[in-house]
Amino acid sequence: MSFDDGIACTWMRGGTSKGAYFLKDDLPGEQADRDQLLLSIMGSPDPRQIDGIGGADPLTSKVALVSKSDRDGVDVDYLFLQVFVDRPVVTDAQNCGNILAGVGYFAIERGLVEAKPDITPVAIFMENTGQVAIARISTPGGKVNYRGDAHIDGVPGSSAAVPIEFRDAAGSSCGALLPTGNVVDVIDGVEVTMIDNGMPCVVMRASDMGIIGDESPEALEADDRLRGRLESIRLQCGPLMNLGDVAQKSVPKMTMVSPPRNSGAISTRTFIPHRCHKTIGVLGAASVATACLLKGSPASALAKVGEGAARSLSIEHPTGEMSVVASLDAEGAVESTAILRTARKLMDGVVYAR
Ligand code: NQM
Repeated sequence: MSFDDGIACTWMRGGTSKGAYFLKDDLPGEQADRDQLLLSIMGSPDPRQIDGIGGADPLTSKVALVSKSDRDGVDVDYLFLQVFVDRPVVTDAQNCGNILAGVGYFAIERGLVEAKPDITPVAIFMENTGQVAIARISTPGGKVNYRGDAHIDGVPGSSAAVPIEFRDAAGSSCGALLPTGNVVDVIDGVEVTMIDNGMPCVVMRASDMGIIGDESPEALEADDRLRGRLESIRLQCGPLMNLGDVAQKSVPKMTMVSPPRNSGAISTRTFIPHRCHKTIGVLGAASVATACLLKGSPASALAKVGEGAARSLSIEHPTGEMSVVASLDAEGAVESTAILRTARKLMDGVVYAR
């Protein structure tokens, strides 16, 4: 396979992230070749990604590989790849619910899914974790539409709504919702909940980490002591969460929680894992919301979670909030989660590697 003539690529905002969307068959099948090509396309490793299309931030250095699915009841398969900015690392060890928001659009645009007259539900198998998400794409008159009234915090303006539902996300990467079997464990003297309801996360009180919880991401990133403590806890949690050695992985995410400031359910600051998120990841928010609903967890003591079988939890983050709707079973366990995202096609063309 020669890539001298470039590779068809769509550059899209998915939720509060940006990434390069490819048809899987357009990239090398061999993983080492594929990763080398993606590093070159993104311009990694380089803190500025100056010789590539990446945006010098983990949130804008992302890739979606999409293919038609032959699984029952599934339209397309989606493999998410995080291309590290300043390290020569491409990892499939995490999923991404923000980039997911663009997958349905891409699948329709590339003819993998036929658009319906109004809304087209696209069933997406998330290869990273082996679960299915349903994204509902606006397709008036059978054509994709990106314009609409839906606003999500962290993105200026508004776009067409992309509601996404996740079922059976518990234990997506760790094998169980609570991989240690405990709601609370103590690591380096800090009470944490190790949880995976779509994204492996370590949830702890901001106050236990010596912060208030309303600091800016920049202030937190400048705090070397905090970063050192978070990384020490993360490296110990990795094996306990069945993730193995996580030194070169982008999971687990590290979320510090504090009481809500703006009538939401909880306030969050999340390291993903070395940079502080400007918002919060989609599946990360689903996992944190689930932690808020677990009796006895550090998050539940601080959270305002309401009542009933369907709870809307507003997860506050540095630039606003993300609402997670959690459906609970008769025992009060979270059965499914749903969130609202938007996406927008930014560029469609041919991208070149070095
Ligand atoms: O948790 C960032 C993002 C994400 C991941 C990260 C995400 C998710 O905001 O589902 O969306 O935590 O690495 O795109």
